[in-house]
Amino acid sequence: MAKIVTMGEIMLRLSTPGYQKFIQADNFEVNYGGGEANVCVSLARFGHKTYFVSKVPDNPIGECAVAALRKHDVNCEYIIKGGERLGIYYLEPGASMRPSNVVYDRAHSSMSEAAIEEFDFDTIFKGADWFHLSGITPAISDKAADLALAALQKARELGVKVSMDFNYRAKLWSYEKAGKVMTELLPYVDVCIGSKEDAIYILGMTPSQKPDGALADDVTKDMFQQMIERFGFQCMAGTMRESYSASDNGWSACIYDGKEFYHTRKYDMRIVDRVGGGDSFAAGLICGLVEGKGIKEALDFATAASALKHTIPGDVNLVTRSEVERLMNGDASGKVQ
Ligand code: KDG
Repeated sequence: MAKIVTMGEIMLRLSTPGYQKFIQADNFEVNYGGGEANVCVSLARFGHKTYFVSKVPDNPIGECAVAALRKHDVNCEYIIKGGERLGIYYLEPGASMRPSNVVYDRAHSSMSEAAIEEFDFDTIFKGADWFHLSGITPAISDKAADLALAALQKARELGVKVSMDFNYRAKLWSYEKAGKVMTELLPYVDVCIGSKEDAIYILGMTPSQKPDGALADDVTKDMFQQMIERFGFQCMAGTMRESYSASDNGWSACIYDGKEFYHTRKYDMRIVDRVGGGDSFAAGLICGLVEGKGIKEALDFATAASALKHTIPGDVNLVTRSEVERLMNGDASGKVQ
């Protein structure tokens, strides 16, 4: 069992029931989620010792957010209390040709105003095997970006393996701002999760071949190669989504370690809730790699785990290891087990 640390903002999610539009809804369904919190829960479900680092308000809503993590065996001793408020996000789930809609209400959240001195990273990373962060955390405020950099530097200094998911959110920052900040953070990352679009639009990289003239895999490999050369990642992975509609998608993933490029099989998914799909992929990949699996095996596990997440309402992936393995071994029949 590995000690895995993630850091970020956990939020209250208020979503309309039954695919209603905001304008129709008389009530909201309550969930708690956030990029790195979702990764933490998923890894706890796979049996790892996970620790979430954050700041939540010292009020009953902050307590509910912590309880939502504790319920899934996430260790919350590094969550500090204080500040103004818990961030909220409102979700109008998409269906068929209608995409989802998210409205953020998270300005001045406790985590966005947390200071570096409030966290004891020597203690947090003591005995840690892995640290995971996403691009959402540095996007929420300049203070959070400084905190992300301090955590990454300390993890590197202490020899903790680091993964980072670009997780670009256009409602939080521009490509230009993301490019500037991510360029400072990425040199401390070992395993990067992202896409060719992240390389092109956020980092301003240019594909060697014309994207419209080349196969998607060739362009992805080329962009991953360029990012590996620039930032020194051990490997780079990303999901590949074929969108048939907002609710029917093809889902696969690829990975490159500078030598071998591998693209998994594709799962055809009928989506119940897509939020947290990328986080469940990150968790599956970390799970495989931290357990010493090869990149192909780790990627196959991550892809199946994240395909299953899309069948579960809420942000977090609650599937078990054996459910993932059953899907990987070819059983997508839907038969009662
Ligand atoms: O990756 C899923 C996240 O987008 C979701 O949990 C909410 O953290 C969130 C955000 O900032 O969008």
